[in-house]
Amino acid sequence: MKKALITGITGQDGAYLAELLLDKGYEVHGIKRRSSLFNTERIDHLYKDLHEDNVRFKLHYGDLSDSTNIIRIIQEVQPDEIYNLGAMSHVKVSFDSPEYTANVDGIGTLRILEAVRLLGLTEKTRIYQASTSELYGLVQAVPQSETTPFYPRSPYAVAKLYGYWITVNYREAYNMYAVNGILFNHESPLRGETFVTRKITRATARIALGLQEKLFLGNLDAQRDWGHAKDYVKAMWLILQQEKPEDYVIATGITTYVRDFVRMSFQEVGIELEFKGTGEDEKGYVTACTNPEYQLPIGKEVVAVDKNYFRPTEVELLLGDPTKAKTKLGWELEYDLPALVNDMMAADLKLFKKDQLLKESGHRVFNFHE
Ligand code: NDP
Ligand code: GDR
Repeated sequence: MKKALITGITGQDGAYLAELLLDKGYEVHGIKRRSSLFNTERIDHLYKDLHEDNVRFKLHYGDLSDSTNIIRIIQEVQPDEIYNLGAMSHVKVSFDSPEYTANVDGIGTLRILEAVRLLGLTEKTRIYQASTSELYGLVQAVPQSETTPFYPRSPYAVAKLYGYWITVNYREAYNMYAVNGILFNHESPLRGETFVTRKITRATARIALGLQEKLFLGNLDAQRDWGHAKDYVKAMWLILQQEKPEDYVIATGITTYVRDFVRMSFQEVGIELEFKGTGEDEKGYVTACTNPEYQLPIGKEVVAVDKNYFRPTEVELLLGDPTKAKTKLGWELEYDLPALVNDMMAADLKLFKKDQLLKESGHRVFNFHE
């Protein structure tokens, strides 16, 4: 039985990847951070009591900022594959916590590689590093491929640049199977609530259900190449199964404005929007409601721009070229953007219908906005 160790197992990708690897018969180990509240909501369905027989899913307390902890866990588990998904992954927040981000996202990668080397596991253990399209940053060329130059635009992206190159360096210096997946944005119903897609689908559901008045966003002109996380974790696994260790771009090859993602989400509940104005003065108004379940007044302003959500330096356009992954890995997409939006909206409507019921029966419901 193959053993995998996943850092960031409590995150969006960690949860889908753990599920995929368990289905493939792996023993899956994950590193989770100690927190004052349970933070395992995304993986609770995979958990089995350790006293049961044949438990193949195990969690270890740990943190990427702690070398001793990383070395001990890798020594204990002796993994065949490590997926380094743990990170402070929010681009805007990285401007608030740049040093912490560098430590975890940059040096954290080094800690994993160096632990494998020090423990004499370079022949046995394959390492996947969660690299990102944020490395491309300021547009040098489109579509962006494995050979496009990097120009990072945030403390997050600069930390990930270190993670990318230290992975390449350990591969070349020590002949390790250490590889980068340069993944473009991928989303799902498990996406963190403060990333733009999930913020939009949650707010759309809440506005349609009468639980929220308006959605405040930042740069509506940004363009992203959005895929479904379920498809992207399959690529991570494929990248570690090749004969030769190589880096791959994983993307859909289609880019969409943030504004159009908003439109598509509202269309899922039969609400048409029109955007008027530009920059910080742009607003989105209801022009039609075709679903009798979700009726809002025509002309109602449901989207506005708040400049606090703008970043000091922005990545305006991401559009990936997945040709290498498609030809060499045989990687295929199951979800296109409309299917992704449909999946996310269905989940958020289900979630907030519960809040609507609570509200109708006199309870107070809370929503933390960010
Ligand atoms: P999430 O933010 O959903 O998950 C991040 C995970 O990292 C969580 O489990 C989090 O734990 C954990 N983590 C954070 N800080 C530390 C730390 N100091 N030590 C150990 N673990 C830590 O991210 P995603 O699942 O979306 O992304 C997975 C990886 O892929 C990340 O590295 C991200 O940067 C990268 N990436 C993501 C893309 C995307 O579009 N989703 C695209 C390209 C790259 P906790 O739950 O306790 O917070
Ligand atoms: P990104 O994702 O920065 O691409 O990083 P995010 O969803 O945060 O932003 C995408 C784009 O939308 C614009 N935007 C807003 N973003 C947020 N979060 N909130 C808003 O209100 C808002 N309004 C407009 C942003 O400016 C940006 O242009 C994600 C993360 O998962 C990274 O970890 C990963 O590496 C990259 O994707 C690929």
